[in-house]
Amino acid sequence: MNYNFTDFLQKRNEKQISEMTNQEIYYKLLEYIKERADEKTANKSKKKIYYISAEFLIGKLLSNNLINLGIYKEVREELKAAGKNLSHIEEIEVEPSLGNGGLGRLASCFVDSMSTLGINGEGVGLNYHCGLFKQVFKNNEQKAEPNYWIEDQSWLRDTNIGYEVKFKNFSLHSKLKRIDILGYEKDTKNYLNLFDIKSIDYNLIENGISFDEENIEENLTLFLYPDDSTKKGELLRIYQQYFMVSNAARLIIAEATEKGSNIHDLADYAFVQINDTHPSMVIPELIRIMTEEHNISFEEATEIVTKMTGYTNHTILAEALEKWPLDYLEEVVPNIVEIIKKLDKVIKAKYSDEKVQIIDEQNRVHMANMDIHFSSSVNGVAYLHTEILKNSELKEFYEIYPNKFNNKTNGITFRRWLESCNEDLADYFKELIGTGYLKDAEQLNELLKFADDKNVYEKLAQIKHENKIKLKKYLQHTQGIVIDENSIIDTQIKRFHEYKRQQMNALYVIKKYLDIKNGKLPERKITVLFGGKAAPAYIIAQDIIHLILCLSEIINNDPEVNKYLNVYLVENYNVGLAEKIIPATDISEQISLASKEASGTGNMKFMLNGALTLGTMDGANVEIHDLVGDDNIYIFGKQSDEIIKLYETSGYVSKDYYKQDGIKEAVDFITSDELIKVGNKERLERLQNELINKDWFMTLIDFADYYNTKERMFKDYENKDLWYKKVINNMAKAGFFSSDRTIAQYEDEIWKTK
Ligand code: CBF
Repeated sequence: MNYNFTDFLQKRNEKQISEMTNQEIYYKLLEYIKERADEKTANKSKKKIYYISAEFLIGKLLSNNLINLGIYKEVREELKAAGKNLSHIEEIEVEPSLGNGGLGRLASCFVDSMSTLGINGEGVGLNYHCGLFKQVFKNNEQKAEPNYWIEDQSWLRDTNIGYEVKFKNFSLHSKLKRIDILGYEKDTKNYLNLFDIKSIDYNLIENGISFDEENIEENLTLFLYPDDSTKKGELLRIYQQYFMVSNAARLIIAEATEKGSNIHDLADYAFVQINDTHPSMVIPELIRIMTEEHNISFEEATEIVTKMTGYTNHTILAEALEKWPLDYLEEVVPNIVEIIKKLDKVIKAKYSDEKVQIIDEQNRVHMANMDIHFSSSVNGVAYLHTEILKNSELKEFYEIYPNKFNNKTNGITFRRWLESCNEDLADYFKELIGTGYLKDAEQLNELLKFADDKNVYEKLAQIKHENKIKLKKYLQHTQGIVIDENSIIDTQIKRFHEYKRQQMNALYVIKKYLDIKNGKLPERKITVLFGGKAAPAYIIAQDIIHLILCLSEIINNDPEVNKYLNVYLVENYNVGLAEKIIPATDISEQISLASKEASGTGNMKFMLNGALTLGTMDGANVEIHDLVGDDNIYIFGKQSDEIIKLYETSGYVSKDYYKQDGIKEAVDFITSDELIKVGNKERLERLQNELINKDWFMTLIDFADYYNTKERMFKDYENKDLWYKKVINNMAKAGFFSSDRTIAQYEDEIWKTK
C-alpha cells in the first residue's frame, strides 16, 4: 500500500512533522520504514545463500532504505514542506560499527545486491555492541576508544530465534537480531542476520567498559577484532568465530529442515559463502552436526558440506590467512577439533606436499587450506588477484583443483555510492542518459556520447565544486577542518597498512613542502586528505598516522606553505565520511605495492564519482586501466611480477633507493627538528629506520615514479577539457564495477539458486 510519511503519522495520531525535533522525526522515520518493509515478502527459492562474514560495514541506513523504497525525494519534500531538512535528520543516525574495511563494506554491498536481484541470500554475522574502535587523535597520535553504537531504537529487530552454543567449559545462548535488507524497488526483501549472546553484560557497556578477555560469557560480542597479539586475544577470536558459525549452521539446518530437507539433501537447500577465513569453522561444524545429530556418516557429511560451501579469498597477506594453534582450538572447541583432525587425515593420506596440509608440522590449523579442500569453489576478488592465487600463492592447490578456482571481481552498490552520496551527479546522469543505468549499470557507457561536450565538462566541474563546498561545511562543522574548495583534492582513504603505502604519500607531502619552502610553487593549492584507522597492535601503521598528523600540524600552520598545500587526516574515518569525501575528490590514491591489494573497492567508488586514479597496476586498478585505457588513468610503479620476483630473490634493498636524490631528503625530514618538535621522537625514528633498513612493502622503489606521475596529474588538471574528458571516460566505464554484476556472476557460476 502506498501511503506517505504524513499519512503514517496521522494514522497514529502523532504530532505534525513541523512540531517534532529532528531526533523525533528520525525515530518516526525508522518506524515508518520498518512498517513499509513489513509489506515486503521474503525472497523464496528452494536453495538459499548464507553469506557468512565477520564484518558488515553497513553504514547509515536511512537514506539507503528510502532510496531502495523509491521514496527518498518524496520524504524529503514532505519534510521540506514542514520546514525540516532531511540531511540534518540523516546526521542523527549513529553509524553501525560492525565492520573494519573493504571486506565488510563489500559484504554490505553484496547483501544489497542480492536483495536487488531478488536472490534468496542473506548475510550472517555477529552483533558487536562496540564493534571496531572509535579513533580519536591526541598529541598527534591515534587513540582507540569503545564505539558503542546501538540505541534503544535502531534498525535491529528482535526475533525469537536462538541456539545453544557449546564451548569446552561452558555453553552460551544466542539471540538472533535482524536488519531488513531492502532491494532497489523490489517487493521482496532479505535479512542481515546478526547473532548476539543473551548474557551480554550491559554494565560493561554503560560503565565505560573495562574489557577483559576472560569474561567471554558476558562480552563475546562486544568488540570486532579484539587485539590478537596475545594468547587470550587469539582465544577470544576463536570464541567469536565459533559462536558465529555454530549459530549459522543451526540456522541453515533449521531453515532447510522447515522447507523439507532431510539433511542428506542439504546442498539443495543451502549454499554457504565463506567470506575470508573467519567463518571457516563452519565446515567442521556442519560436519559435526550432521554426524552427531543426524546420523550421517563422516564421508557423506564431508561430501555434502564440500558441495554446499564456497570460499572467497580477500588477501594474499600471510598474516590474514588465519592459522590457529591446534591446542588453542582444543581449549575452546574440542568438539570440532576431532573433525578437523579427521579432515586433515584425509588430506595427508592423499597428498604429501606440506603446503597443502590442514594441520602443519607445528600443529597449526590452516583455515584457508581446509576451506580449499572442503568447498566447491575458491575465488579471488579481482582478475590479477585470482591469477596470483592460481600461479603463486595457492599454486599447489590450483594444480590439484583447477576447476574450483574462479574470479569474481568486486563491485559496489550504485544505490549508496552514487544515488545516495552524490545526488546532483546522479540527477545529471539521468538528464543525460535516462534512468536505465539504475538497473543496468553498463548503460553508463552512453555517457561516452558526451566525451567531447564542453557544456558537460562545465556542469561536471560545477557539481564537483559544489561537492567540495558541501564537504568543507561538513568537515568544518564536525572536525574543525577548513578545506579550500578551490584547491585540487587528493585523497587516500582506507585502512592504514604499510602495503597500502600511505607512507609514500606522506613522503610526497614532505617533498612538496620542501619544494614550496625552496620557492618551487604549485600552480594551484593542493589539499591532501587522508582517512583511516590503524589496528591498535600494528605499531608501524600507528607511526605512519603519527607522521601524517605531525605534518598536518606543521604545514597547515605555516603561512608560507599553507597557501599552496594543506594536509588533513580526518578523524574516525567511516562510511559516512567516505560518502562525503568521495564526491568531492579529484585524485584517487590507489598506490599499494603491486600484487598486495587484492582488489580495492574505493578505486571503483572514486571513478564513478568523477575522480581520476593515481595508481599502481594492482588489484582492480588493472581492470580499471583495461577499461578506460592508458590515457584516462595515471599508472606508475613496478609491475606485480617484478615485485613477486623481488620477494622470491630477496632482491630489494631499500637503502639503494634511499640514497637517490629527492628520496633521501624526504626520508631524512622525518626526524628533522621541525617534526620532532611536534611529534614523538621514538615513533618518528622507528618509522624512518624502517624505511631505510627494511621497507618490506617497497615504498622507495616506486617513489620517484609516483612523484613524477602525480606532478603530471596536477599539470593535466589545469587543462579542464583534458581532465573532464578523462573523467567522463571513467564514469562511463564504471558500470562494470556494479556489485549487481558481481552478485549475478556468483549466482550464475557458483550459487545457482534459481
Ligand atoms: O574484497 C574486499 C576487500 O577485502 C580487503 O579489504 C581485505 O580485508 N582483505 C582487501 O584488502 C581489499 O583489497 C578488497 O577489496
